[in-house]
Amino acid sequence: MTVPIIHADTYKLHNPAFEIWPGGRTTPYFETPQRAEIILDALRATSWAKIVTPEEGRYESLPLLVHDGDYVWFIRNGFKEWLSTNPPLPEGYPPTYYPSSFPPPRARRKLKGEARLNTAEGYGYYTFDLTAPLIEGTYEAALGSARCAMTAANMVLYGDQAAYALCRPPGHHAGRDYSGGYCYFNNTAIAAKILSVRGPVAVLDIDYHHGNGTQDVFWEDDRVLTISIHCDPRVDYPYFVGFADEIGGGAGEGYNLNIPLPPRTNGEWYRKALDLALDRINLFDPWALVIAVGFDTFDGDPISKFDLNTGDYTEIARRLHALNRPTVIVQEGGYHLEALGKNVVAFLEPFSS
Ligand code: Q9C
Ligand code: ZN
Repeated sequence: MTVPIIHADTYKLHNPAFEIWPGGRTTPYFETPQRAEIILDALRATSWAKIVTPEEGRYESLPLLVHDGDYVWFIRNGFKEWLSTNPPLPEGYPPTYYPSSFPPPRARRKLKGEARLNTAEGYGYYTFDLTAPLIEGTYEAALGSARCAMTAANMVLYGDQAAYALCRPPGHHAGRDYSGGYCYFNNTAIAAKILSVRGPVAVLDIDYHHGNGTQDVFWEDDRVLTISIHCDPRVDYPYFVGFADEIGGGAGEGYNLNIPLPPRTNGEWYRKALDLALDRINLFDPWALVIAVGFDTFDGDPISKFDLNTGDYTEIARRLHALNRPTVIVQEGGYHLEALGKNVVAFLEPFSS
């Protein structure tokens, strides 16, 4: 059997020059266009990957399925508006819109559009860290990425057993009205929202980092079960969210499950967490599954602290495949460029049978 791989070349348009680390140190941006190229090349070399482009059309209203309208407006127009104020620009790299001011926690309330925009700082309202700058092509790339997730969800809705959305930029840190963690539009949440027209859906996030944006989008929802297995937030990003006592609210109470694991978690321990997640999914009995997959759990990932190996990804995928539910797989993180291609292939391979 073939596995549909949904890929749009808009990923190339988003290529920030640098990121900012604690202490003010800057490094090259880890979430690079190269990641998508590497994944695509590795998949092209298999016999079972069927590479397809997303459905025709721009689908500019697509992000509104899970995001606030003013937020989507800002991701679309914020960069242009900022540039039009002729801000002083540093030399040596293309204009990059990072804010340096953020609303204090209890003062985050809606301002009228212009009041936020005619300043270099408006984006501080809509982003929660310094890893998701806006550049010229960010919106097009984020929209293209969301279209890949939409197309994968539609394919599964119309009968495919599995589909992989090669999303870039990633999405799982983006909430209803904020970007962060290299993420702008929450591709995973968009896929889950589309699939939920037919019945209950489970999202399982196996990126190294907590899927805080997806948790946020479905916090009060009992029709979309959200589960995330990730590094303990006391140790790693996103630091302030992802604890086990976050179980959902209102009607969604009991429909969010966080499984934080310590640094140096290996395949054996990871599988114990995975089996807990699988039990919860079976109890929920969703008609479809969305897997937010990150390969930053890999031993040697440059920004992470888990010890999974390539074979572990095949074993994890076997167990997910054995759930025997229609499945959308959405690409999130993974920054070890030399191993990224073979890890993606190792993970998707069980879905080809
Ligand atoms: N540069 C995903 O894997 N690191 N996002 C913060 C400051 C942010 C990871 C350190 C890591 C975000 C999709
Ligand atoms: Zn990650």
